[in-house]
Amino acid sequence: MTQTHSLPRISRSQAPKPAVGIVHLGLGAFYRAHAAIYVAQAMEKSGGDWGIIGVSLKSSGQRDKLAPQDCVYTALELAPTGPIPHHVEIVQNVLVVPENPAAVLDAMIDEAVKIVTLTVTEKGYCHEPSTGKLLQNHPDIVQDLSDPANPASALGFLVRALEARRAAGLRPFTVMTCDNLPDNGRVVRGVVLELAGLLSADLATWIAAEVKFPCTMVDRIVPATKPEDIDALGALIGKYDASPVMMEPFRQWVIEDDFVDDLRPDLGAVGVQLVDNVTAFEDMKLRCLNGTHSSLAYLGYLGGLETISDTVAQPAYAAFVKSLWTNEIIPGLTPPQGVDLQAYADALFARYENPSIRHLTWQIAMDGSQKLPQRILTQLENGLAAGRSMSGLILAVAAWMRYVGGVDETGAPIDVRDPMAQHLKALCNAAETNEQKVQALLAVTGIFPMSLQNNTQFVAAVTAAYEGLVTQGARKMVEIYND
Ligand code: CS2
Repeated sequence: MTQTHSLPRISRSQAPKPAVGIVHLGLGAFYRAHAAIYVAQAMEKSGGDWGIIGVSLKSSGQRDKLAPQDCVYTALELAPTGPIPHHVEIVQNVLVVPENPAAVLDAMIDEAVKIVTLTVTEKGYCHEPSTGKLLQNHPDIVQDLSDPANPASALGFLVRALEARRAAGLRPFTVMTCDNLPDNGRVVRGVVLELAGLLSADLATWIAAEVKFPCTMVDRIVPATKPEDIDALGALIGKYDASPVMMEPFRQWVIEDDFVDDLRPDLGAVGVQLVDNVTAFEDMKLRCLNGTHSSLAYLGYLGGLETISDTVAQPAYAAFVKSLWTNEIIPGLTPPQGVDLQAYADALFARYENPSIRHLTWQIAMDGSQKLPQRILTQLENGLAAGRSMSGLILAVAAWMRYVGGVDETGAPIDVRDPMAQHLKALCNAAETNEQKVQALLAVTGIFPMSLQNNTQFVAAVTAAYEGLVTQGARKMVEIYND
């Protein structure tokens, strides 16, 4: 037991609790450090009933930490000049699906709730990343279909709650995803309509006509909270907070302004950009930030580097990521109006350098099978078709392949977290040569588009990069790329 645990627990102020207007599915650190804070600030500024009920879909861990402190928490802004604590009181309650799915549905059906937000990560949409189609044989979807009153997936909850609101003659809620997927609103709309259609064609028609699914671009770097962060925060604020979130100072939220009956918090008053079309912002962020994050994560991890700031502190990796932006990523982007993409990339580099952020390469490396298509593969496809050299992103793909093989450059096992981890590792183990390993991974359903699988130049280049990683190691390959 550290000394922190003997400090008084953080607690709610005397301010009146706001009435609930939002249910959030997937109460992870990112949402608490990003959207929840914007909503709290919008209410401070302009009022409204936008208190949040958080829902954990799988386990009670988050609720167990938050409930004893009445769901308030600290968001610690990790500025290079020193940490700034923010006390956040917007979450009113946390519900846990496996304990009481009916309570979650009741919360979503409640007329006071105008918006259901989601951060369920890429894999939570139960779709095939390369096509956007619902995975009908996904175990959670199988349950949603066989027992719709006891859903398992976030989509199952959305469909069931919307059905109940329709049956009761209530207006629907807006469904707003805050996950890093391109056209994220369209993706969630597509899978919700597919699932609803399998249950009732009428319901699907009503959802298509009445529900709004705005697209969003979300951005804030939120490294996982470590036990030592909790201790350091205790020393800073003199209170014990069992579930603080760590975040960088920078934040951005761009939302397609399309809500059921125009009901939403006054987010524009606190710096959220409400626009007609989010696509250019999403592409910029997913490719410039998430694409290079994943590239640095695989190449950095293999090179023995623990965090993003450690990785870009290496001159070769710094030159590598700068070249990715200038030569491979920015030329394929249409900038959002008024944005200078090179300046955006320069600012990103400074964010990566922030030594106060210990963002593990291992954390970002998670779920690569779900992330690669929108972060790296689409731009690779487009760049190659336009005749550009894309050897840096090809090296990043090869590094992902090496990473999912599950053994690092020292021969130690890698703890690969990915819904396809076992399958990917089995494929690598079964293949004898490097070339066969690459072929096997390229052929996995749902990751690589056909145009890349059939592009002989791309296949040869990724195979050569993979060979290079095996024989020379990641650090050397990054240096060779720069030469
Ligand atoms: C990261 C993102 O873990 C990851 O995959 O790339 O969480 C990233 O930090 C955020 O999207 C930043 O907005």
